[in-house]
Amino acid sequence: MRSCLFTLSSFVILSIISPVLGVTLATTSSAATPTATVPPVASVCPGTRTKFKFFGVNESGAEFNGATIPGLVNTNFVWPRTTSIDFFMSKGFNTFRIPFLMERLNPPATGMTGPFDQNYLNSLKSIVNYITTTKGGFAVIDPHNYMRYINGTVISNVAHPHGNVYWPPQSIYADVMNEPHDIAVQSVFNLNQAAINGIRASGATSQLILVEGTSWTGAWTWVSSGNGAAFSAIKDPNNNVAVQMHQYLDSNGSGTSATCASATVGADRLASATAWLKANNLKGFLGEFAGGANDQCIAALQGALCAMQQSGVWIGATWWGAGPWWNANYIFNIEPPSGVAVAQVLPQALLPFV
Ligand SMILES: *[C@@H]1O[C@H](CO)[C@@H](O)[C@H](O)[C@H]1NC(C)=O
Ligand SMILES: *[C@@H]1O[C@H](CO)[C@@H](O)[C@H](O)[C@H]1NC(C)=O
Ligand SMILES: CC(=O)N[C@H]1CO[C@H](CO)[C@@H](O)[C@@H]1O
Repeated sequence: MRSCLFTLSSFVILSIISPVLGVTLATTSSAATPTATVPPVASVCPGTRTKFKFFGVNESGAEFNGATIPGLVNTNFVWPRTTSIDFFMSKGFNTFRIPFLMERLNPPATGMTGPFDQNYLNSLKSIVNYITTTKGGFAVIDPHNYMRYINGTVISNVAHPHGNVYWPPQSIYADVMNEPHDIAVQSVFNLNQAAINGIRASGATSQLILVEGTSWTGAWTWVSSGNGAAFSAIKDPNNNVAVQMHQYLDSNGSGTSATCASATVGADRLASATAWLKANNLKGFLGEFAGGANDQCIAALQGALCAMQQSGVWIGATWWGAGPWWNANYIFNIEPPSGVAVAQVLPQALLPFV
C-alpha cells in the first residue's frame, strides 16, 4: 500500500477492536465458510493457464502503529492468528506474507545492524515456523519499512534483517523491502542488489528472494517509473529471484477505495509489467493486490488473475489483507470469519485460481 506508514497509524488505531479480543477470536475463526459458490475456473478464465506456485494473503499486524516504537505486543501490534493460517490453507492457499517493522526487530538504540529484539524475533520465528514447518506452507518475510528506518531516514543496508535471521527451512522467503518510494530508481535497485548479495553471502542460498522497485513497486507504473529499465539487470548468484509488484484497482491505484476503475482494470494495469517480465525472462510475484467487495471489482480481479495465469510469468500472488486487527468493514479485510472480502471476493475471485 502506497500510503505513508505514519499517517496511517491513527486509522489503524481506530481499526483495533481490542487486543484482548484478538486472542479470544482466535478460537472461533476457523468455522467460517464462504457463502457464495465457487465458479468453475473455465467460466471465468478459459484456455491454458499456469497455476501460481505461491498463492495466499498478507497477514498484517506486527507492523501496526509504526509511530510507536517499540510498542507493546497485543496493545500496539499483534501477530497473525494460527487459525487464520489454518483457514486459508484448508482452502488450498499456501503462502503468507508477514509484514514486520525493522525498528521493532532492530531497536533504534543499537541501530539497523545491531542485535535483534529477542521477543519480537521469537514471535516472528514462531508464526513463520507454524506456516512452514507445521503446515507445509510458504512464508514471505516482509520488512514493511518503505526503505526507511526511524523517522523516515532512507536506509543504506537491507541485507541485515534477512541475512541474519534464522533461515533453515527452504520455504522462508525474503521480501527485500516493502514499497520503496520517493527514492531514485537506481538507488533502490542498488539496495536490492546489495541485499541479494548479502543474503546469499550469509549462507541463505536456496530461498527465493523477492525484490521491489520504487514508486511503491506498482505494476502499472513498473515500466514508466524506470523500474523496468533498472531491474532488468538484477542478478542472483543462486538464480532464484522474482520481481514483486503491487497493484490496487481503484481509480488512483492507492488501495483506498472499494470502487474499481473498470471491470477490466486488473488485466489492463498488469499488461505492461507482464510484457516486461516476458521480455526480460524474469518471474513476477504480485505481493499486494485488492479490490472492493462488489461485482465490478470481482470481475476486475478475475481478469487480473486470469491474465497472470495465462501469461505463465507470474509465480505468485498474495491478497491484501488478512490480520487480527483490521476493522471488520475495512474494504479489503479477508480475515476469517467475517472480513468483508470473505463472503464473495474469496470464493468468486480468488478460489477459482487456487
Ligand atoms: C524521531 O522523531 C521523534 C519526533 O520528532 C523524536 O521524538 C525521536 O527522538 C526521533 N527518534 C530518533 C531515533 O531520532
Ligand atoms: C486516491 O483517491 C482516494 C479517493 O478514492 C483519495 O482518498 C486518496 O487520497 C487518493 N490517494 C492518492 C495518493 O492520490
Ligand atoms: C491498502 C492497505 O491497507 N495498506 C496498508 C499497508 O500497510 C500499513 C501497515 O500495516 C497499513 O497501515 C495500510 O493500511
